[in-house]
Amino acid sequence: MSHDPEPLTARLRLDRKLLPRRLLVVSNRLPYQIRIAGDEVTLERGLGGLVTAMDPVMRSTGGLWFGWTGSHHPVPSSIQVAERMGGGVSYELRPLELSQTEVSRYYLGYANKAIWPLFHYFQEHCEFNDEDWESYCSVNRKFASKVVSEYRDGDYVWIHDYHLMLVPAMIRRDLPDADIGFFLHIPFPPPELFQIAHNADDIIEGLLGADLIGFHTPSNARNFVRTVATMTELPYSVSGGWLRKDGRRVKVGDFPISIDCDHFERMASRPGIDDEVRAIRDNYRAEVLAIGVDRLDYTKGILKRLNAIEIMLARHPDIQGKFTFIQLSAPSRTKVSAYRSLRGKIEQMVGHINGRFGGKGCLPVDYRYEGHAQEELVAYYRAADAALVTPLRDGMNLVAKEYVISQIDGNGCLVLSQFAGASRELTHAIQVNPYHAESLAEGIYRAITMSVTERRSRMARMRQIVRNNDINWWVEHFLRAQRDAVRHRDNQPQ
Ligand code: GDG
Repeated sequence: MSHDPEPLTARLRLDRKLLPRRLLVVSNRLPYQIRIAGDEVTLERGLGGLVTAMDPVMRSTGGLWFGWTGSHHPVPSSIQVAERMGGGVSYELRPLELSQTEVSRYYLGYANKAIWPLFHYFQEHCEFNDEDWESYCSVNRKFASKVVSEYRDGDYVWIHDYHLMLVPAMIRRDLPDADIGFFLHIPFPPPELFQIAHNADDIIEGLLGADLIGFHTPSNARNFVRTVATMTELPYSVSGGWLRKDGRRVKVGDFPISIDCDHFERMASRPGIDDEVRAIRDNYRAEVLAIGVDRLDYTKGILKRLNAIEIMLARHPDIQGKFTFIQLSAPSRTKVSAYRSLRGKIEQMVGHINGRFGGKGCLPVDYRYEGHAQEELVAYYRAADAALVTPLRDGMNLVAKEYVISQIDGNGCLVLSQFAGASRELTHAIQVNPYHAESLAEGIYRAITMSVTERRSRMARMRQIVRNNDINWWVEHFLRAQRDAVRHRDNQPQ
């Protein structure tokens, strides 16, 4: 028996006319970790933006989610996530198992030591090698075959993220008429950077197997189209948001991902939360609380954030002893050395700041290297006077949107990196360049000393923007574009 440990989110308010007969979502990891004890199967929801966004979608549409289990233990071949939710929909997991070699070459290797750093503009972290690439190809083939074996006419195959960029073309080869969409959750770099990947052509070929390729922002979509256009040896033509290859048209667009606002607002106003918020504030005894919530990842800019906090405290003695920054860092990709060494550096820096400014009242930085339940995160969001979301590069960043929507009393201030996709929409945040330490420090100081009137007016605008473009809007926007893409798949370019 499987069961869902968290309460079901209510179904999204999706336009049923846009929904496919059956949705097949394909991503590297399943959204749930599967634990087996005797006959009992329990599910624990995974962390990360893809799960936050797509789990409510699947709970509303039903369908199949294909992904790696994340462990080497055998699991049942099909697992039901939610109970039947009315309307005949259900949501099932289709686990794929990977060998240790595949995990180390495909996942830790090509996906996370080559593509992840490259697409986030960290070329100095990139490690390309043939063995990792070959494993990436064979695991992509494994995913494609599994999907093809379960595919039925009328299904819509929606492939997600940088681990599976070859899957669209692999499925297309076997199912020439299938409806296939691809969404990239991370940035797409400019062609000059992308071509560092020695398999750049294969990746582009792989992606172009889809009918629709979606990115978070117009500049990512433009980078992709420019990349295709500059790879002149490939027989593509580019026009507007359409690419053409072998008589087939592929649509490219931007679809800024979002969150299930109703779900976050419900969590932010649940019974008992006011006591939790008070307990957090009492615990820190700071006049001003700021928060950072990130997977522990070098792209999230945690070190530069801490450095800016040190500069701010040094420049503004008035807030020493009155300010606490809480950094909640969920462990991530701990087998990749860049992540391990980052952890050490962060711990050192936290110790240094606390040594320098501690002892004058409250703790300057409270750093927690552990995962938290989503409800707890929301209590922290509500308790914090400001959120520091300062990635060095980020596809979107859902934490920014979660913080804004959790401010049900209209308070709170968001400090947001200009290099997060979310900065296009959240123009009323204090936008900062995290590479410039002094202005980051001043941005944080400005946020925490801003007048209540200004803070409330900025927050009201941001809440409205996130509400208007929530996860319902994102799914519908994508599915509508997919319908358009399929309709024009075989048409001549205008
Ligand atoms: C990728 C892209 C894009 C974090 N710690 C805990 C926890 N989280 C949740 C947050 C949020 C999610 O993880 C993180 O999402 P982000 O969007 O900020 O970042 P990535 O994981 O890097 O996501 C990103 C996203 O995909 C979607 O397309 O926005 O740019 O990099 O939801 O709340 N959740 C729980 N405990 C934690 O300790 N439960």
